[in-house]
Amino acid sequence: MPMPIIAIQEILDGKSKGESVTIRGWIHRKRESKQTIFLIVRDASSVIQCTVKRDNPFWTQAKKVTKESPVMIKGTVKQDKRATGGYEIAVERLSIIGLAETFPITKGKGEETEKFLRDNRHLWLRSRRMNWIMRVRSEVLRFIHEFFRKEGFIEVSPPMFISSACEGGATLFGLKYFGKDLYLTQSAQLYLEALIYSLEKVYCVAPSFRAEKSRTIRHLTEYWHVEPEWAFAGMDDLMRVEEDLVSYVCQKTVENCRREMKSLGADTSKLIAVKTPFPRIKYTEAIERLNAKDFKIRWGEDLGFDEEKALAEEFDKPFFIYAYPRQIKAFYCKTYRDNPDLAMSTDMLVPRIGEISTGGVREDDKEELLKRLKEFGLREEDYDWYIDLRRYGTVPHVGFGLGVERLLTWMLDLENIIDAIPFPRTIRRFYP
Ligand code: AMO
Repeated sequence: MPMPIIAIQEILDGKSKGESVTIRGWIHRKRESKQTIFLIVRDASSVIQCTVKRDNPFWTQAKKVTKESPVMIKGTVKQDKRATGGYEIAVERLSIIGLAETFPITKGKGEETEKFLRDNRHLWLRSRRMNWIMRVRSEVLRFIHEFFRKEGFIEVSPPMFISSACEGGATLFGLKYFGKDLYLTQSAQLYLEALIYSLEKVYCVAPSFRAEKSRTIRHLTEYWHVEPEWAFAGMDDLMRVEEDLVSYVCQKTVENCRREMKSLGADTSKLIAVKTPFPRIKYTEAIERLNAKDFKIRWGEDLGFDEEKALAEEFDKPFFIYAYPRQIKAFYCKTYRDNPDLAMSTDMLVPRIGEISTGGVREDDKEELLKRLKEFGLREEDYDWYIDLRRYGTVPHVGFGLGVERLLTWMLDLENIIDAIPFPRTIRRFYP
């Protein structure tokens, strides 16, 4: 009977000391001396050193096998302090599943240029670093879903083709749809608003598209957007759910991804410290703080990346800025009834990255919404279905949008958002 295939990580966890095992994976690296060939084999879970001595009948196979060739190896597990991971396999059988051609990536990050690795992203995804990041990403998504389910939100699936803008025309991607002009969605928000009248509390995790010309460490043109929307709620409920979500995801990810985070050199203590409540400051206070730091920003102007980073330096954890001037927030934002110059809108900021989420109370009054549309120069007929939501059973409601990649970039201390997604799309990068 063939031996069951074992995951490399199980061996490194010390579960098979002295035992005979079979592993399956790819040649990650290969080193040779006169007497021994060291095959560093990689599977989805980890890497392990496999040794083949000169008198081994599989010596010729080991000589022939190339980097990235898929292999199956049977051997005995030995504890060896010198091997990375503390264990190695003394090879007793080596079968080459397929011989790989000369692999173009020979060194790795730090030794090959960033551009080269980005052009070869389809191959660079095999690196340990990308493997760790993608594992953490998967867990972060799991905990996001877990959180919303736990809180009674229903997952829904919004459309990607849309007929009118949610977040303004400047970052809309247009496309021809059977001869008609349509767009790729920037946010599911307006559709989620329609769904709350049926399900009350909804959320989605879906791609959003932004024709974003900014070339910063935090902008993608395609990113994954976590968007909840719920009825019968106000500003306070909104900020509470946002901070509960971020804190839950941070705690759970540290608990479940210790190995990956350590390998990536991420600061786990920073995430453990993410406890609620998060500090909350008003936009007006943010402007005062910036002016005290010699920023020449006037009340009413939007905060840019530099301003956000400067403010975030004052906090060592996520925090909220709220009560923004109405003119710098979207048409759907409700204004404070006792101060109509201010929108009930809030951004969550983190150190180094700045904004990771935006949310707010939605204008639920039909007449006010019509005024806002006019103010923003938007055509009423383009939003007729959205106005219907205020005609038939309108209720106070809130929602927010959180960028998965921005959250990950901050959590893992990544230098650039492009490493937070397997195939990044930016103004200049759409290959592979
Ligand atoms: P906003 O446009 O601020 O708000 O987007 C919400 C969140 O999405 C992420 N994000 C991005 N991530 C990567 N690359 C980009 N180019 C990019 N643009 C935005 C950020 C941001 O905070 N509907 C509203 C939110 C709401 O009020 O519910 C919206 O989309 O993390």
